[in-house]
Amino acid sequence: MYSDTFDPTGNSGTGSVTSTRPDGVHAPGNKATATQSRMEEIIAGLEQPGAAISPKYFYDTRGSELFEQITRLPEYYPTRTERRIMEEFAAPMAGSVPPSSTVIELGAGNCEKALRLCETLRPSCFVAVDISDAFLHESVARLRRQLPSVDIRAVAADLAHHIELPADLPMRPRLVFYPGSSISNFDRPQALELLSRIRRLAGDDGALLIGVDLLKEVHIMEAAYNDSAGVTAAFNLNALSHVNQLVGSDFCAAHWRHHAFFNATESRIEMHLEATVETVVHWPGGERRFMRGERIHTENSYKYRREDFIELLARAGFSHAQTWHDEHRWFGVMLARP
Ligand code: AVI
Repeated sequence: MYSDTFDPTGNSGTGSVTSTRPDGVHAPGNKATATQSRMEEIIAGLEQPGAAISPKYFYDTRGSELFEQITRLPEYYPTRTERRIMEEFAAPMAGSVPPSSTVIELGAGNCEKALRLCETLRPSCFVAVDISDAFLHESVARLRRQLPSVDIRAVAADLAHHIELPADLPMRPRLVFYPGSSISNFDRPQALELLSRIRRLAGDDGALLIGVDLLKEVHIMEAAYNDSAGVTAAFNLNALSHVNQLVGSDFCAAHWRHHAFFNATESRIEMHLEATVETVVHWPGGERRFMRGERIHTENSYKYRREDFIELLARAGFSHAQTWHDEHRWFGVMLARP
C-alpha cells in the first residue's frame, strides 16, 4: 500500500529545492543534505535521555510490506473500517463535494484509494502527493492508464514541510483527501500545523476529507497494536535494522521486544522497543548503553474524540461540515470546509 519510504509523519527530507522532472513528478531535491540531516536526527534521537526513533524509519521496503500486512490483520480495524465507510457513503460524499474539483491526496502511496475516489468524485484533476517520488511515478503512471480522462499529477513532498503544487494546477475548487488516519501519528502542535497548511492548500472554496481514528474501548485499540500474529511487533523491530542501515549502527533485534499500550492521559497508543538484556549499541562516532527494560519510543498514534478533532479543525481554520462513521463509531471520515 505504501512506498519503501512512505512516511506518515512526513518528516524527512529538506524539501528546499523543487523541480518537475521529465517523468512528470514534481520533486524535492538536495538529497545529500537530506541524508546527512537524517543521520543527525536519528543519532540525536538515540542520544537523548528518553531515546526515540521517528516512526518514519518504519518504512523501508520491508517495513512497508509489514505495514501492508498490518492493514489486513483482523485486529487492525482502521483500514477496513475507513474503506467500508467510504464505500457505504460514497454517494452522499460525492454529493457534498464541489463538482469538477481538483482532488489532492496526501500520502497517496500506490494510489489504490485514488482510483476508487476518482471513480466516485469524478474530479477533472487528481494530484497524488507522497514522500517517495520513485514509487509515486509508478503509481501515477498506472492511474493514468486506468483514468485516461482525468488530469493526473504527481508531487513528491514532505508533509511536515512545504507542499508545493505545480504552478499550472487548475485553481478551484480543491478537495484535499487525507485518509488512513495518518494525522494520528503527529502530536497536537504538528497536527495543527499540518491542518493549517492543508487549509491554505484547499483555498477559500475548497474542502478537506480526512480519516480520523476515534477513541474507543482500550482493549480494542491495544489489540490493534499487539496483534496475535506478531506482525506489528516485526514492524516495530524492523525500525532497528532500517536504522542500522541508515547510520551504520549495530542494533541486534534479538535484544529488543515490541511494547505497545494505550496512554489515557495523552489519548494515544504508544509503541516502544524495550531492551530485554543490558546492551551497548554502537554507531560511527558514538554509542549508548541501554539497561534491561529501557525503552526506545518509536510511535504515537493519537485517538481522537470526535469533538476534539472538530476543535482542532476549527483552530486550523476549518469548520466541520459532516462526519460519516461506521456502526460502532470507531472511525470517522470527516468533511471540513473553510
Ligand atoms: C500509519 N498510521 C496511521 C498507523 C497507525 O495506526 O498509527 C501506523 C501503525 N503503527 C502500528 N500499526 C499501524
